[in-house]
Amino acid sequence: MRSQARRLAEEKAGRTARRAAEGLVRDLFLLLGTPRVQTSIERLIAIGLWVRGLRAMSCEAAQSEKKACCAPGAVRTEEAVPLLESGSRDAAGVRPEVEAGMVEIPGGAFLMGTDNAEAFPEDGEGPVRSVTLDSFLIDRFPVTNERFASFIAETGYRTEAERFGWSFVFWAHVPGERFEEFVEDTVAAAPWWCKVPGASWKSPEGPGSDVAERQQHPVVHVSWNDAQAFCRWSGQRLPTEAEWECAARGGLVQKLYPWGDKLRPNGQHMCNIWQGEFPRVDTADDGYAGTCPVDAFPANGFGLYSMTGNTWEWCGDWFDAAFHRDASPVNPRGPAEGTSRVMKGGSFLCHRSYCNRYRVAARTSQTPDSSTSHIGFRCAWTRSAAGSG
Ligand SMILES: [Ca+2]
Repeated sequence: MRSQARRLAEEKAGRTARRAAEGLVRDLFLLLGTPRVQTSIERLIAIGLWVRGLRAMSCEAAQSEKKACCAPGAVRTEEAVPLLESGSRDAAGVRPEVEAGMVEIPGGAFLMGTDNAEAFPEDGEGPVRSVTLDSFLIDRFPVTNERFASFIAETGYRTEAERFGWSFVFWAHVPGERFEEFVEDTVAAAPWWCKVPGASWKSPEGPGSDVAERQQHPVVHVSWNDAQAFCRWSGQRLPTEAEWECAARGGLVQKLYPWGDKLRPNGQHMCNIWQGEFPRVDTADDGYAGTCPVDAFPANGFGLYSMTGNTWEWCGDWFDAAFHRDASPVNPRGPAEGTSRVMKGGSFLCHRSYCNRYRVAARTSQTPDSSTSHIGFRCAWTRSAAGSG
């Protein structure tokens, strides 16, 4: 990947590279000037990352300055390991406490997608279309570390990050004093993503880190396959993309966010995203430079929390940018096959200048065995299909 990046960088030398380099120089000064980077080792790491960023300023990276998502593009498929038996029970329904944590969304039609000027048409955000759904239930919160730990304790399941032996961690969250020791590699087109051996849901920043103080944060470093295993245990399922978006809209019609069209109504932060200069300076003006508790910001009109920002959430559908244009608008479930699964909601790394995908219509995808420190999930359920109620 690095040799390809260097070749592409050479091909793109010229005006694009100069513009990118100018941006990196500006970023370097911004980074070294921020109060969060004060020690000499942090400055050395920052310079190292800056140099890596310069080397990796490929065609992809230049384009990503405008449009690309903040999720890493690397995949594990080439070195995939077989999924092990999770040891889960094949639940026929959901426990009362699970149902108590869900909100029932009434069936009916809603306007899905957007043609707004902020949308990314190439992602397939549009056109706006009327979609009809049967009623369903969806978790009030993303699955937390506490809840995921119960699943692990009961089943002994090992996540794919644990079986692969590594996961992607955002550079600023890798312990500075052990950066060179922890980081095995970085993603060429997105050098802020570090491949960290030992990073997993219970050690989000690598060996020595834990989630003891983050029990009510969304679980991260879970792949789509891990989410499926969790659902088999809980008796739930992943929401379809249409269900997720209907739920996120909270009963509002064609608004950008779960609460309306203004990102910060009356100056109030409504979700956990990035403030500052991505990917180097996060001022955390919203109070959080990483994940936050699932109830840290107000619920939407359906009483659902953390629908946008904080962590991306897996949906059940395969991703395709055009499939929905000709698909049935009644209970759509996406293509029958594909290579990557839909993710919705954006994360704490999203910024308007870079990955403006904390809007309810925004969408992206990753391969089902991918895991990072900013992807989680929540579950859905259809009462009738579970044979009760
Ligand atoms: Ca934040």
